[in-house]
Amino acid sequence: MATDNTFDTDRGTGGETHQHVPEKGTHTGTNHLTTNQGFHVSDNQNSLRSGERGPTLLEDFVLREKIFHFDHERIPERIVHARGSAAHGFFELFESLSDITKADLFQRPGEKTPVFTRFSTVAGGAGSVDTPRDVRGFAVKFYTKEGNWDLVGNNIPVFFIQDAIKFPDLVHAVKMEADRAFPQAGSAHDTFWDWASLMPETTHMLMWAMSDRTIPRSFRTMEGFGVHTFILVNAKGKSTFVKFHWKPKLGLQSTVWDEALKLQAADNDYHRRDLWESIRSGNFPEWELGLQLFDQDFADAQPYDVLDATKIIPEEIIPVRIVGRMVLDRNPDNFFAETEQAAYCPANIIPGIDFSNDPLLQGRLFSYLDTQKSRLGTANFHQLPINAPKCPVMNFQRDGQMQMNVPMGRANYEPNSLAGHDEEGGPRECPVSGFSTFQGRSQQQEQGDKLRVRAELFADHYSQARLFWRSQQPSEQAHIASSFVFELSKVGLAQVPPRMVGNLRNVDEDLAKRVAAGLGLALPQKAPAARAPFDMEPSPALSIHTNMKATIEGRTIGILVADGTDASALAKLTKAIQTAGARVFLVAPKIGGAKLADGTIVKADGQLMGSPSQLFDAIAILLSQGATRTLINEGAAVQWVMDAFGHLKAIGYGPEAKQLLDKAGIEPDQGVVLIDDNFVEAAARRYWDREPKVRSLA
Ligand code: HDD
Repeated sequence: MATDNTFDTDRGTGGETHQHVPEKGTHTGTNHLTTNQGFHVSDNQNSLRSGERGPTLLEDFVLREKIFHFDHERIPERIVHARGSAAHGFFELFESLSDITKADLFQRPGEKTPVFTRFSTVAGGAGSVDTPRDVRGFAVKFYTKEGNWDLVGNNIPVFFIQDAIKFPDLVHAVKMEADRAFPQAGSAHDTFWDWASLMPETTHMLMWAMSDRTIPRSFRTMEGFGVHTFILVNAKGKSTFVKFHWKPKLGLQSTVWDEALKLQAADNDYHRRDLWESIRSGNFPEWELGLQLFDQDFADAQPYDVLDATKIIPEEIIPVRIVGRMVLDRNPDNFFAETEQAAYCPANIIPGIDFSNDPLLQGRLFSYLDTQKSRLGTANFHQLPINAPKCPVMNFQRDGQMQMNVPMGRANYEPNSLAGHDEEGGPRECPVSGFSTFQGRSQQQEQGDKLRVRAELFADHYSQARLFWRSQQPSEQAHIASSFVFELSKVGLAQVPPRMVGNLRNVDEDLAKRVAAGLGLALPQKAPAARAPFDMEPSPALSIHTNMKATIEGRTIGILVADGTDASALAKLTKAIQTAGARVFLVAPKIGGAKLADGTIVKADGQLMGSPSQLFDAIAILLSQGATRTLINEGAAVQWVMDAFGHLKAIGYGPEAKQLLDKAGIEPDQGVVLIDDNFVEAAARRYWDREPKVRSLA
C-alpha cells in the first residue's frame, strides 16, 4: 500500500523543509516535526483513513489540529494602517538631554535603545499596494529601561482633524465605500471628498496629502513626525514643549504621480521590498531624531494654537535640534509574530515625557489600547514578545485569556502585609521613580465648565495651508494643483468639486483657479472662512524639491544589457555606480542574462518585461548595435526608456543605443547623457524642468 504519493519523507520536501529527518524508527532527533502537543508526526502527507480508498477518520488528531490551527491563522487587520512593514534597530543618543527631560533614554550620549519601527499606508487593507497616494504611518517603539515608549507618528506633521471625535468619520469617508467595498487604498472617490470638502479644518493636511509627500520613493526617504505637541519634564519638574521630527539620512525623495500609478502594477510590494532588501544588503536605513523645543511664552505669542494638530511650527522659527539617530539593522524573523502583532499606543510613555492637552492626542490615548484588544483578542497582548517591555514587568494584574506568564506567590492584591511573614508580598508602588503626570500643562488651571468647544485659534483653517502652498517650488505647486484635479475628477457628486474649490480660494486664488480650470469648472464662490487667514513667512523646509540630496547613495540604477554589450563599459559603469553607494540592477531581454561582446555571460537581475523602469531611480542603456536594432521593435524596451524620461529620471546611454532613444521620442536634455559624460552625477537628481514637455499639469 502506498504511504506517500508526493515526497520522499526521508529527504524532506525538496529542500524547503527546516526539519532534519532522523533515521526511521528513532525518537532521538531534535528536529522532528511534532504536533502542538509535542508528539512526533510520522506522516505529514496522508490523513488517517479507513482503508486505502475509504473515508477519513475523525480520530485523526494530527489532521484536525493542523486544519484547526490553519482555520484561525488570520486576525482582524488594523482598522487603519493595515498594510505595513517593520524592522528592528536602535536609537542612539548624541548628547545628554538631562536639562530638559529625565527620560532615561535621553541621559547618556552614545547609549543605544532597541526599537521596532513600523511604516504603513493608512487607507488600504493589509493586502493592498504600497504606492497609492496616501499618508504613511511612522511608528517607533522604544524598548527603554523604564518601559516602552511609543512615538506613533506619520510622514506628515499635521493631521486632517482637530478633535478625535471626528476620527471615525474621517476613516469611514476615506476607506472603501460602505455599500460597494471599493475603491481600495485611495482617497480619490466620492465619500472622502464629500466629507473633506465639508470640513475646512482638513484643508492644511489636504495640501500635504496632494503634494509629493504622499507618493514617497521609499520609507527610507520619508520624514517622520510625532505631530502633536508633547511635554518633556526634567528631574527638577521643569517642563518644555516638544515636537518630534525624524530626518532621513538619504534626504527626502518622492516619485511622480504617473510613476506611482505604474508602480502599483510593476511591484505591489515596492516599499516593503525596498526596506527588506536594503537591510538585508547591509545598507541600513537611518534617520536623525530632532526636537523643536519651546516654552509657554512662545506658545502664547503664536497666531496659532500649539495644541492644534492641524498646525506646524515652522522650522525656520524653532529650529530642529538633532539629538540622536535611529538605525534599522534587522529584518523581522517572522512577519506575523512581529510586524502584524506589534501593538503601538501613544499612551505608552515613560517618566520625563508627557502628553499635552491636544484634543486629538487625548482621544488617541484611549483608541489604541482599545483596538488592540479587538485585534489581538486578549488583554494580555502586552506579553507577546514584540510588545513586551525589555525591563521587568511586575504588578497584580492577573489571568485573562492567553495568560502566557506564570505569576508567582500568594499575593495578588496591594497593599498587603505578606512580606516578612515567610511570604512574598510582591511589588510596591514607587513615588520617586514612578510616572507622575506633569502638573500644569497650561497656565490656565485645568478646570472649568464642561463644554463641547474648541479654543478660538483652532478656527483658522487656512493660514497654514497657504503657508504650505507658498513654501513650495513651482514644480511642486503644479503637482499639488494637478493632484486636486486628478482626485476631484474621480468624484461623481456634482456638488463636491465646486465646494472644494470654494475652500481652496481661501488658500490661494491661483491654486483655486488652476484646479477649477483643470476640472473644467467655472470658479465657484469663495467659501466663508471661520477666521480670516493671514500670511506667514514661507518655510523652505517644507519643500521636497528644495531639500533633495544630490546623491545616488541608497538608490537603484537599472542597466539594460543584451547579447553583445561591451563588457568593459559595463564593468566600468557598475563600479562607478557602486562606488557612489548605489545598487546596480541588470535588466536583460532574458533572465538567463546576456552574452557580452567578450564572450562572458552575465546573469540578469530581472527580465525586461517584468522590470519596468519605474523600479529604478535612473537608467542606463548599454547595447550593441545589433541588440538595439532588435529592441527598437520591442514594446517593453521602448516603454522602458519612455517611462524613465516621463518620470524625469536621468538616462545614460552608450552611442550604439541612440536609435532606441529616438524610437522612444526622447528629446535630449541635461538628464540624457552619454555614459562616459559623468552619468553618475546626472543620476543624482530628477529633471523637474522636463515635466512640461511630457505632461500638462494644472
Ligand atoms: Fe492612529 C493606528 C498614526 C490619529 C486611532 N495610527 C495608527 C498607526 C499610526 C497612526 C502610524 C499604525 C501603528 C502601527 O504601525 O501599528 N494616528 C496616527 C497619527 C495620528 C492618528 C500620526 C494623528 C496625529 N489614530 C488617530 C486618531 C485615532 C486613531 C485621532 C482615534 C481616535 N490609529 C488609531 C487606531 C489604530 C491606529 C484605530 C489602528 C490600529 C492600531 O491603532 O493599532 O487605534
